[in-house]
Formats: sequence, C-alpha cells, structure tokens
Amino acid sequence: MRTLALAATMLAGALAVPAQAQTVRPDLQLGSEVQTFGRVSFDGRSLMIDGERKVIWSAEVHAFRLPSPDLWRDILQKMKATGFNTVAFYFDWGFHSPAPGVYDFTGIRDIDRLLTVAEEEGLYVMTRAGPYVNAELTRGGYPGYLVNQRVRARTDDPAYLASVDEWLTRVNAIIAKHQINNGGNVILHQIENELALTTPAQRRYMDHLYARAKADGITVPIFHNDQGRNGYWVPEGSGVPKVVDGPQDMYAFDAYPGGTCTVGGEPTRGSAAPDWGYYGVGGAKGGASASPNTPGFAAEFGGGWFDYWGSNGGYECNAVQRGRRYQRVFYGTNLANGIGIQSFYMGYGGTSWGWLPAPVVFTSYDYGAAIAETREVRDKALELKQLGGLIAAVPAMAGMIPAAPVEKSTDQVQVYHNRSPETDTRFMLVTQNPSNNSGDHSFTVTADLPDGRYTMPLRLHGFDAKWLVAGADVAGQRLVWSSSELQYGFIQDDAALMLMYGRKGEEGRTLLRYTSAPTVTVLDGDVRHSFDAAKGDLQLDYTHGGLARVRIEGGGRPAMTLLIADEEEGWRFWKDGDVLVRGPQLLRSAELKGGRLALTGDTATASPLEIWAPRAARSVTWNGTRVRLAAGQGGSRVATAELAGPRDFGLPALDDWRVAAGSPEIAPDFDDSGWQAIDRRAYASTTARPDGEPNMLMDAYGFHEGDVWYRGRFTGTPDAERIRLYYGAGGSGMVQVFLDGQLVGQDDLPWGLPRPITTGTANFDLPDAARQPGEHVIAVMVRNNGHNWDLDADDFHKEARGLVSVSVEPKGGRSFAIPLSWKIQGRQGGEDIVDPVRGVPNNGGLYGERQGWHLPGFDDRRWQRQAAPATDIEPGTTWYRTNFDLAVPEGQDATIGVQFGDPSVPRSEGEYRVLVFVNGWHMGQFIAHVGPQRTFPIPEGILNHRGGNTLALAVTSDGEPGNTLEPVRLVTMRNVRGGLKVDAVEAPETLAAD
Ligand code: IPT
Repeated sequence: MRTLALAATMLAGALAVPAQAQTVRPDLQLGSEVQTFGRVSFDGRSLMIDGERKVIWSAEVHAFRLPSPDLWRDILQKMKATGFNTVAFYFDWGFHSPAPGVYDFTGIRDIDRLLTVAEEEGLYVMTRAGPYVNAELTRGGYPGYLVNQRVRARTDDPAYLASVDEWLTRVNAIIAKHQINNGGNVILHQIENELALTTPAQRRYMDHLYARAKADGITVPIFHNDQGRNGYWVPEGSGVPKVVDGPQDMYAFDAYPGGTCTVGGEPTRGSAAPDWGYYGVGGAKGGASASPNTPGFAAEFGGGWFDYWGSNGGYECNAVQRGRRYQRVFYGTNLANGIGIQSFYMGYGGTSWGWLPAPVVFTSYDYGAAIAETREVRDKALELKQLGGLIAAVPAMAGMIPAAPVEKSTDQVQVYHNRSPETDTRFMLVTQNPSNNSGDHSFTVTADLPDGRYTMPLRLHGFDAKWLVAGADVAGQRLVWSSSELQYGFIQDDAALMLMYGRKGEEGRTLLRYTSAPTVTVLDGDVRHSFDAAKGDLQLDYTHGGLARVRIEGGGRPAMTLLIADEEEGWRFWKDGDVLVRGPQLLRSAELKGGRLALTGDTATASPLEIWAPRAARSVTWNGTRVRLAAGQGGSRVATAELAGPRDFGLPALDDWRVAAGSPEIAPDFDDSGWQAIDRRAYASTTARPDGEPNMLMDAYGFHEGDVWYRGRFTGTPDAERIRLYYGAGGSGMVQVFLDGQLVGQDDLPWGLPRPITTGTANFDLPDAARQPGEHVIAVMVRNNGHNWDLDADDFHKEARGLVSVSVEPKGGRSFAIPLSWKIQGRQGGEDIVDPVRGVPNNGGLYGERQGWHLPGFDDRRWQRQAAPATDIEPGTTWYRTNFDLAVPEGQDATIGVQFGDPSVPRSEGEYRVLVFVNGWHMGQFIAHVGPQRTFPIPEGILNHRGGNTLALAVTSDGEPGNTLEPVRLVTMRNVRGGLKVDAVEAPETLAAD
C-alpha cells in the first residue's frame, strides 16, 4: 500500500487538469479519511477489505423466493461463475414470523445456512434485514400482525419499536456471526429501506435501528438505501448542504434509470446513463457521492423490473431492456462516476410463491434478471461475466478518480477517463453521446497514458459501451492500451493467460510493453504484429472473429498465451481460480487435488471442452467422469470427445383427476359454530369505514393471507332487495357472494398499472329468496391478493382486507340496513399456523386448505374421478387433484412447469382463477382472464424429479359457461446435464382436519 501522502499528491495532480469533454465537478473533493470497521474500511473513493481497495460487484437474491435450500447453492455458483464477487440478500420479516414472538429460522427459512453457502461459494454478502424492505412483498415484508398495530409504522413509536426489536435481535444475531470480522463473508449491513420521510421521529427511529444493530454485534459498516439519489440519511458530518444526516456509516441509494418496456413489449432507451458521481453537477445530487466521505454506492441498480397483473408478459422484454449493452453503458457509467459498490436488483428474482406477492406483482418474480426464474443463465449474465472478469483482473479499477480529459475525433462519442491514484492505471469508458444514442462511429481517441501519448483507433456501433483499460499491470504483463476489452488475465504456473474480446468483425489493436523484442507466435487466427524498439511496444492488429491465439515469449517478461475472441466466443469461457475452461454452458467449480482436476458444470447440448490448467493437473474429470484429453494449441488440452448433453425425457399427461366441490360454506346449514363472531374490536386500518360498523376486517381476526369467508344471518323481509359490499382484496383480488347456497354475484377488482386497485365496492340485487320469511344466510368469500407495501411510510400496508362493510337493504332511496350477525373464518389456526414448515405464505382459508386437500397425503379416493377438467363448473371453488410420476434422468437438472391453457396468448377468454399446490406447496396463482403468467416453474425439491408428485388445484369460478379450467399440462422449461444434487424439502404430508 502506498502512503496516504503519496495518494494525496496524486490526487492534487488529477485535479489540476482542466476539464474538457467530460466535465468534472469543480468542487469535487476526493480526499477523505479512512474509516475502519474491523477488516472492512473505506474512504471517499472505495471500500477496502483488509486494506485492499475493491470494486463491489453484486446482485440481489431472495432466498425466500426459492423455497428449496439446496438450490440456493445453484444460484450462488452461477453468480460467482458470471463474475460477481458479492451477493445482496433482503430478509422478509413476515416470512419468519406468523405471530408476535414466534420466529422460525429453519428449513426454507435457514438464514444461517444461506450465509454459510455464500461463504463456501466465495461471495461477499450485503445483508438487508429490514425491518421494512418493500421488495414487492405483501406488506413490504412486515408480518401480518403488524397490520393490527394501531401506531404508525416506521416511526419511533415504542410499540412499533418493540416489535421491530423482536425481529432484529434474532436476525442480527445470525448475521453478526457471519460477518467478515467474525470469520464470515458479510461486509455491509443495511438498516431500513427507502425511508424518504426525514422527520425527527424518523431520525429517532433510525438512531434506534443503528443502535440496535450495534448492540446486536454488527461491526461492519451500516447503510440505508435512499429511494433515488436524494441525499437522505447521509452519515453525519458530510459537510454537504441539503442532505439529511443519519446515524449510518455509509450512504447508499437505488435507481432504475434508462427506459422501460412498452405495453407491446418493446424496450425503450428513454434516457442516457446518469452521472451520479464524479462527472455529475449540482447540489446534493452531484459529486462523487451525495456523501463525499463515503464511496459511491448503489445498493440497488436496475437489473430488470417487475411485471404486473394483466401485462402482456414483460419479463423477456425487461431482460433485454436492462440486459446486454445496457449493462455496459449504465453500470460502466456508474463505475466511471466512482460508484464502486453496485448491486443489481435482481440477480435472480425467483418466485413469489403462495401469498408472498404484494398487489403489484403476480407469482413470477423473474424480473428479467441475469439468472431467470427457471435458473437459466441468460445472455445478459454472460456479458456481466466479461465485466466482472475485468474488475477481478485489474484490482486498480477500485478507487479510481477522473484523469485528464482525452482528445477525440468526434463529438458523437464520449470518453470517461479515470485513473488509479495508486498505480496510475487507466479506465476509459467509451459511450455514445448521449449514451443512449446509437449509430456507427469509427474515430480516434488521443490520450496521455502512463506509457506515453497514444492515438487509439476505436469503433462504437449502436447502443453500447467499451470498457477499456490502459497502463495496467496484468498477470506480469504490461497492457499499454487495447481497443479490445479484457475478460480474464491471470498467471497459471509461471506464464500469463489473457483473454481479450471485441465485437465480431471489428478491428482490434493491443499494445504490450517489453524491454526487448519478444518472440511472437500466432498459433491460430490472423494477427499481425510489429515491435517498436524505441518504446518497447509490441503492437498486435487483428479483426475480432472466432478465437485467435498468440504465444508471446521473451522480451523480459514471463511467457503469455493471449486469446483474442469475438464477444460471443468470450461467453464460452469460464474461469475458476487459475483454471480456464471453454465450451460448456456453465463451469461451477474447478478443484485441483492430488494431480486430479475435478471440474463441475452444466451442458445444454453436447459440448466440446478445452481447458487451460496448471501442469499439476495430470488428469481431469467432468462431473466426476474422467475426460480423455489431447494437446490443444498454446498449452491447452482438449477433450477427445464432446461432453454429453442432456437426454430428453417425457412428461406424463395429466389425465386422471379427482374432483370435489370446495365451497361448502355457502350451504345454509353449514356448521359455522367454530367460527369467530364479528365484533367491535379495535380498528387499525387506514381505510375509513362507515360510522357505527363492527370491525369486519380479516386481519383483526388473525387471518392475514389468502381467502377468508364470512357468513351473515338475517331474517327474510320484503326489504331485503339488494346487498352492498365494500371490500379490500389486493391486486386482482375478488369477492363472491352467495345467498342460501346460490351465487348472487362476483366482483373482480380491475387490474392494471400503475398502482393496482386494491379495494372495491359491489352492489347486487338479491333474489326473491331473500324476501321469504325465515332465516337466510349470506356467505361471502374475499380473496386477498396481498397487502400493500408501505413504500411511502404512510401505513398503506394497513389498508383494509376482507370486508369493510356490508349491508342488506331496500332499494329506492330508503336507507336503512337489515340487521345481520356475521362470523368469519380464515386460515386454519390463524396466526397459530398449523404447517410451520411451509409456513406463512402457503395457506389461506379455503375449506379445502383447512381440510388438507392441498397436501400429498390426503386420501381423495372418494372424490369423483375425471379424465380431464369438466367443461362446466359450479360457482365457488372446485378442487382438482392428480398424481404423477417424473423420471428426470440422473445427473440432469431440469425446470418443469405447470401450464394452463394456450401459452401463445397472455389471457384466456374464460374467467376463472386457480391456486396451484404442488406436493402441498402453494406455488402460484393463475388468473385466466388477467394473466399474463400461464406457466408456473416448480423448483426441484418441491417437485420430486424422480418419483411421485401430487398436484392440487383450487379452481374458483362464477360457474358461467366457459369459465372453467382449461387443459393443464407439465412442460419442460429447461434441461441440462449437470446441476446439483437436490433433496426433497421435507414437509408434512397430511394435516389433522379441524
Ligand atoms: C425499490 C425497493 O427498494 C425494492 O425493495 C424494490 O421494491 C425495488 O425498488 C423495485 O423492484 S422501490 C423504488 C424503485 C420505488
């Protein structure tokens, strides 16, 4: 490490340069004291671990959205392989806590295990423990019982803080154990999320959360995630006017700039990449950070976007919109601006199974992320692999500051030119001007680089960016500059291995420095070379296409194998440690033990295998099987036969169903003696209700998730002409109303953007029966599709769910209501859940759920048998069950989905809804007429890939012709050879009936 004094001198040098093309803020302050938190420290320029500057290259994963713990490792291995060095985890308080004081951190909730796996896979971790997280979760992650708390959430109210402390002491204890300062990998810790209210009460709340974390043993830096770059909760003493101080150690913000997907599914490039740092101007939003004493830190930066009920299916578009090129342009601009800590939201989105989703989203939380919901590694992840590879190969990328502006032959492009004060290594980010432009520009850039003044011919074609390094010491070589980008550079045995790449068909030039002329052998491809003895520069010229190989020896440096690929050829390379592999779809690990190199990974088709491995690797296995090798070019070894791809396998047809009616609550003589009576208990909702009404809300009776039933009795009278209901049901929720066993009507909440309608009113005329003498029963089912989030800290999560008010009354302006006595029933046990293994999100209060009809061990032999779903259906809910066997070949990893109807259209003509239970797990909700999701991937572990499975469907319809279950089938969404061993997630097979 250089001394601080030296760094300061270099900084002064950098600032003396007059600004030209890229304007650097004149008031930029780059120096700041190092603040140390055990092994983690930082100054205004970067984070450091053990004193070494690091770019933190991270993405978000939610383990609670993948309820099969063995697959956590699959995701984390894929992240590591695609170049990430860090993973960020939100934790969902409500997922762990069904009732006050009741917490579960086992099984699919085993955070300790998750953090251990991240450590084992070599990823640093950022923990984001709430208490509030948002995350498109019901209640933004708050537990159901918090909806009943009659004090404002996200303030310093003692009742709220008492609840918060219950959660935090428990989750912090687990996190604390896994901090890097205690031998683990957690390097940063977030308290609260996007708290935009900055009142004194909020400040006291923040102080409490900070003190709580400290008291619970958190020793790594603590941050908050600002909703945009507003300067909220900047560590005290920043000296920046207009920011809001907080107790936090670091400032971080989130942002999702740069266009959207249109309704038609086309990506837009609405805005250029923002300069939120060194090259930005103005106020708290300018500067290296809104917080100059802490490094630029984007705790979330768009890695996709969520999709909503009723869309046309936006995830593939989101993957493109925030995919290839976007990542280079936007993430590169961040890096150039000093945002050296970036976490992309999401890295893997997963599944909002059961009742996890907030009203804004449906089951799939694919997010268009780098790793798809099916666990497929998308192309965009392969681009991230290249960017992450560069960051790892050039440690001097961390803590760079603006360098002298360059000269360029066109204004059509812009060049961010940064340098490391420690090594003078350069990073040049070349983008269109503005960066969201396209166009094909060939131009030159002239710059004073560490090895001299050079004019570099470059090309930028379309919306794209180049991440170029110059004056870099990489693997014992000196990279003077290159118009190609560096993917990998490392030492193997005593020689260098370097992989560079460029756009197919584009010219490339690389200059390397030597003390004397080296011997250059072009092993493959067309590479011209010349040596400038005066400077010592070896110049290589080539056109990117396929793979060129050059061996360079002598010249006063260790030998090097230089591989020059086109961009997509680069995607085929993987690196683990000092092993380079080319060919398979994924390399998970490369482990050298006793002369044997064990490689593990996946193949999607039969694939060639070429490896560059240390000499000590005398033999090689791929997924445990010995690979025969022959010598390749330039020291590589090539498998003499291709690695096998996956075998196809069949899926059973679902043609043996058992069917039962599932809404017995509608019958007048249904026994509801065990139900709770509606009373006048305290009302905590933000939803206003008519004066004098009892409290009908489902949450008040301990029912927070899914469906809830009400039964009301009244005495028939000629005045019972109509029923009016006010209800809350979340996104695309609904209500069904029955009188004496007959459907009176169904009301669906309208769906769509931007904010889903989450409450509704419904008026129905009552049939003649209501006016006959004697007792009548109104039965109402409300489907609660999630509680709102509390994004704006206004207690929006306390909006009413279930019935708010209901009146049976005469028409024609006479306003009096006929007295009814109401009862309510919901999930079995209420907050005292009966299936703690599957837990909070799994069940609501359908009769069938209360009877365990969703569970694999339920005996359905007395149910009616049917080959296929019937074309007619009764109003209410009808259950379908079937069993099927799977036989995915051993050693293969597949993703199998349950699909409804015609996958070529986002919506059905028939109107009905299905809760999908696989082996007792509620893995999704299909709403036929809303869409867009028709295919529900089921993770292995929930699905038994080699044996028996049970599928149970709760189909809810108004019984009109055509509003009935369409064909249901299993589909293979992904199939590779490889994968990990995945054990079944153990869970109860049956429940005791209530
Ligand atoms: C922001 C939240 O912090 C995060 O939890 C999640 O909701 C995400 O973005 C969107 O998917 S919310 C903000 C962009 C309004």
